Amino acid sequence: MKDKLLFESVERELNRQRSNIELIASENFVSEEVLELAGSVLTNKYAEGYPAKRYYGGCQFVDEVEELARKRICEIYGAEHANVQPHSGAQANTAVYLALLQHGDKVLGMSLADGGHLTHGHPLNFSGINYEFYSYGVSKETETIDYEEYKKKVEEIKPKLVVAGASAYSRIIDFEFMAKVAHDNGALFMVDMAHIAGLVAAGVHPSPFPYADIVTTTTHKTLRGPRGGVIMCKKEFAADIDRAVFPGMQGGPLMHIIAAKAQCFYEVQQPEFKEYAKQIIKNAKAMEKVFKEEGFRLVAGGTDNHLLLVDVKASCGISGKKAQRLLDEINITANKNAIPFDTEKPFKASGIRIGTPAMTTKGFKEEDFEEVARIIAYRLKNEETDEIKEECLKRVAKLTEKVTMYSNIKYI
Ligand code: DSN
Repeated sequence: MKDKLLFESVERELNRQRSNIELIASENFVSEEVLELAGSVLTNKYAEGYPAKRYYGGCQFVDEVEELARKRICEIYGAEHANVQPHSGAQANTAVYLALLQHGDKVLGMSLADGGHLTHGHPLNFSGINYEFYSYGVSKETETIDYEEYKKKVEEIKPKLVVAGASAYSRIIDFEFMAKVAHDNGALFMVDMAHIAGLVAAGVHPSPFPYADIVTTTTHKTLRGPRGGVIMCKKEFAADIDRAVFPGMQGGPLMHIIAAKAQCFYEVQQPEFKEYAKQIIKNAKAMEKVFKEEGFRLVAGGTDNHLLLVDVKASCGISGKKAQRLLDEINITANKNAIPFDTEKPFKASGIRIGTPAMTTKGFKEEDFEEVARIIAYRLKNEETDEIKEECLKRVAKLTEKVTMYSNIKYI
C-alpha cells in the first residue's frame, strides 16, 4: 500500500525535475535503465565481502553484477583495480585515507575556499579532524591553481599524500605536473575526479590515470550514473583499499546501486557518450560567451570544463544567496558558491556555480544555453519585479516544453 503523503512529495519532485532548468554542476539525470536498477530487487541482498569471497550465501548473481561494474570501469579508465562499493564520494575518500594514512599524517589538498572539497581537509570534516591537512589554492591574479605555490608547499611540508581535484574549479588541472612534484618529494598522489569523471572518460579532459596512485570519483555527476562512489588504484594498493572499504568503513554494499553503476559504465562505453561529453563543454562555452557579452565577471576568466563560477557580487551587486533565490523563483536551479578570496561568508557567498551536464542530458544545445544565460542575466541585472519574473518564467517554460525525459514516469 502506497503512503500517499510520501508518493505525492516524490511526484512533486519529479515535476520539478521535468520543468526546471537544472544547472547544479554536480547533478545529472540518469537513464531509465539506471533508475530501474537502482530500484531493483538487489536492494534485498546482503553481500558483505567481495565477489567469490562473501560472508553470505546466495551471492552468485550479485557477484556477476559487481564483477561487471569493476571490469567496465577499469576498461573505461585503463585502471588496474577498482572498488565499486563506496556509498558516496566522501566515503571513497575516507577509505583512501584509512588505507594510506595514520592518524595525524600530513596531507596537502586544495582549499575549499578556492574550489576544493570538504573531504580535502576542511577543519570541520573528518579529514581535517583526523589528519594534519595543509592547503594549496589559486593565485589572486588568474584565479587558477598557483602551481608554483603548490610546489613550494609540497617541498616545505613533505606531505605523505597530495590530493588533487575540485568541486568548483572551471579550468583544466595539470595532473602531470602535480603528480611529478608529489612523487619527487616522496608523497603519494591521489586525484578526486568526481566533477570531471565523465569528461575524462570521454577523453575531453586530460586523464589523471597515467600519473595518480589512487583516483576516486562519484558516479552521479558527469558520469551520469546513480548516487555513489568508486575508488581506482594501482595493483599495489588494491588489497589495502579493499580492506579499508570493507570491513574498514562499510558493511553491506548497496548491490542495487552497484548494478546501476554497472549500467552507467555500460552507457559510458557507448560512442554516444563521447558526443555527450563534448556537448557539455560546448554548452559551457556558449554560456561563457553570453555572460561575457552581458558584462559578467567569470572566475578564472571562463571555463574549460562543465562549469562556470559567476561573480554575481561584482557583476550585479548582489550576493550568491540572493542570486540563487532569484533564479529559483524563475525555475532555474543553481547554487550559491564562494569565489576565491570571497569577502562574504560561505552561506551568503559572492558567486553562483553553473553547470551544463544535466541540461545537456535533456538535449539542450548551444542556442538553448545561450538563451538560459540571457535569461539569467536579465533576471539578475534588473530590479526584482513581478513583470520581469513572469517574463523569465515564460522564457524558461518555452525552453523546457520540448523536453520529454521522464515523461512516462509517475508515482501517483
Ligand atoms: N557536493 C558536491 C558538489 O556539489 O560539488 C561535491 O561532492
